[in-house]
Amino acid sequence: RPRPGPARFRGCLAGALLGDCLGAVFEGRSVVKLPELLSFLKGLEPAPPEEGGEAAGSARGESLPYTDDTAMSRSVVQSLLAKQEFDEVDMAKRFAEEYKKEPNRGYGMAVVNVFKKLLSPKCSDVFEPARAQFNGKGSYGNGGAMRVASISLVYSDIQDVKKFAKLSAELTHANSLGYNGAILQALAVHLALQEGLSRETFLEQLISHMEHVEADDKSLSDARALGFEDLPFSRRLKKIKEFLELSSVPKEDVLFELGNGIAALRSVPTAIYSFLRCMDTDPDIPDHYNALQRTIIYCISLGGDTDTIATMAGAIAGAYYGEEQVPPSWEQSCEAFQETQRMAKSLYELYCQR
Ligand code: 8NA
Ligand code: MG
Ligand code: MG
Ligand code: MG
Repeated sequence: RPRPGPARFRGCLAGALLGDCLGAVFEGRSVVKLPELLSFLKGLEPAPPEEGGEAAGSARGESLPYTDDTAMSRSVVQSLLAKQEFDEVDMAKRFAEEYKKEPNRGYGMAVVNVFKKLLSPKCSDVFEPARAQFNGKGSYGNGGAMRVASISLVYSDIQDVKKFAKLSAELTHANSLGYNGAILQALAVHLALQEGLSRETFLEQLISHMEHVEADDKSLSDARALGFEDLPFSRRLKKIKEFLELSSVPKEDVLFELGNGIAALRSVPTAIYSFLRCMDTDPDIPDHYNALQRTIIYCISLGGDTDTIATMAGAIAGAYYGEEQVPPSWEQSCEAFQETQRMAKSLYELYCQR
């Protein structure tokens, strides 16, 4: 199997950054009107020369701050680069110290308790604070999935991808409905890195992996305890397959079946659906946008947890299409985009060494 090139690595981290920074502008809105979104995006592009004169043609600079999604993704990358492999103690320390340095990045309500416990010198097991969340049930939020992409940029073996996606998520998300979402997102990035995988094969492979992942005792008992059917992620992937066979799927159906919320189960499948759906053009999205742009636009148009759904779909689409589809004007609007490019380069070097 040919190894993916550096353009996929750049695309993945840039797509994730774009999704977070652009999505954050609309986060939490129950309805996002497409004309307003498109008009906002137009504002990121250099103004046409005849109207603007000199200043308008220049890039407008990093104006869109990243949120917790990127802050935590950066800690994952920095830990992997520093240790050259997954190291739970180092990664936990970076999450907690990053939170202490910049607590106002928009973290989930409950996860900050994990960081506070991790910062205490009394903490000897870095997985313990996460296990104590929600009266011992653990978090099922999408925070493990939103930051996981770079695991798949370091580990090429699919068993390693699953193992380290799970462990990285378990530092904050001990409920299987949280960490299984991270495994699914990491698998999606892993498959997106493969050369020329069709939409059908991509989805079939995700389903067969997740049916295995979700069949263990803890996954079954966590799903039952929350009142879900067995294999809830696999079920939603099958719903995505049904959706993709239809000529059009209304937004209301996507929101009802897949969701736009902060639970991993109500957001990771949505990100995967958005990526797969946006391989085709969309009658509502102008044709001059490429597939990666369309993916991010579509995610944001769903409303709700826009930054997190767009960052996950952006990472997958960026890994699939590569940096060629990352529009410079969008990228340059995002905080720390140059550092993101350097991180992608370093991850690629690590991947080649391993
Ligand atoms: P988290 O672990 O605090 O989970 C997020 C939320 O999910 C919690 O605050 C709870 O409301 C709910 N939750 C999770 N597990 C359980 C459970 N077992 N029982 C009951 N409720 C539960 O943090 P996270 O890192 O998973 O959160 C990530 C999200 O928070 C991302 O969207 C990120 O951008 C951020 N965020 C979200 C919003 C939003 O409301 N859309 C706003 C700002 C920031
Ligand atoms: Mg966020
Ligand atoms: Mg969010
Ligand atoms: Mg900068």
